[in-house]
Amino acid sequence: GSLQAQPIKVGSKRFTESYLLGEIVSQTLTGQGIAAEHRQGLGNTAILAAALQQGQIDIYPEYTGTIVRELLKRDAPADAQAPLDKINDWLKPLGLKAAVPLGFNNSYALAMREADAARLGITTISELAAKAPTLKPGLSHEFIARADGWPALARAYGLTLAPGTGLDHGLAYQALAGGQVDLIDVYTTDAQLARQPVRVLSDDRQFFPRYDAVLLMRASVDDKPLQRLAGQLPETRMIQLNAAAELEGRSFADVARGFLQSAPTTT
Ligand code: PBE
Repeated sequence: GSLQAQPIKVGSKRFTESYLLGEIVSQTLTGQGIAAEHRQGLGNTAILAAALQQGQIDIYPEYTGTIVRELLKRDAPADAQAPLDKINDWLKPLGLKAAVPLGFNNSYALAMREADAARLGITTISELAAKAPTLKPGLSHEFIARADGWPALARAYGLTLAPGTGLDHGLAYQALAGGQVDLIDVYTTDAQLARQPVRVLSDDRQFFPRYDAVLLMRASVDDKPLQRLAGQLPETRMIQLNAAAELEGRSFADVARGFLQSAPTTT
């Protein structure tokens, strides 16, 4: 038989960080002589999870809270804080495994213009529920629909705002700055958070679980060549890489290469 292995197909979701992590994974493999290709920006979580289970891709970057809530559909509060071993027990029947915790948490959060938040005296989501029933939300499509998104958040806090029709996350900061919307969902590692006067509201009822970045893959994938990435991306580093791609206009491949050249490669 042929010794030529099929290239490992790496997927990513359609937002900056996911593209970057997909590049980092594929370059880590090719750097060790393992054939890999990156299918970039395939879609939202549901699309990536289906592609993985159907074998169109072999691996993609994912987040623990997303795996538990959105893929496994487990809504017991404690389940989203489960250790990786436990999550892997649940993934096993699907032929999947999660490995290589990268070192950062990227949570959803709600954010407003700093000036509005200061004027209305809002620092927490509870205060938002109590003091701001008429703001106009501009929420991302996936957040509006997800089990760990708007409907459950609104229930947990008694938020009465109508969620609206949804927008692309890539456009949310511009819409907020331009005044078209007053309240957006953000990802806590978004580079734009540091670049405009935005207040991230504290999740005072601890609605959101942890979203620790990991690699989600088919059970047959050998994760050993990727273990060198474990713990290599503290939150501040991830935010810097997101900024390099999104604000400095560097290509995903270039930013990934720079990171891999600087990261220690011993395991
Ligand atoms: N997150 C937070 C989401 C988007 C924002 C990174 C956990 C996810 O991709 O599942």
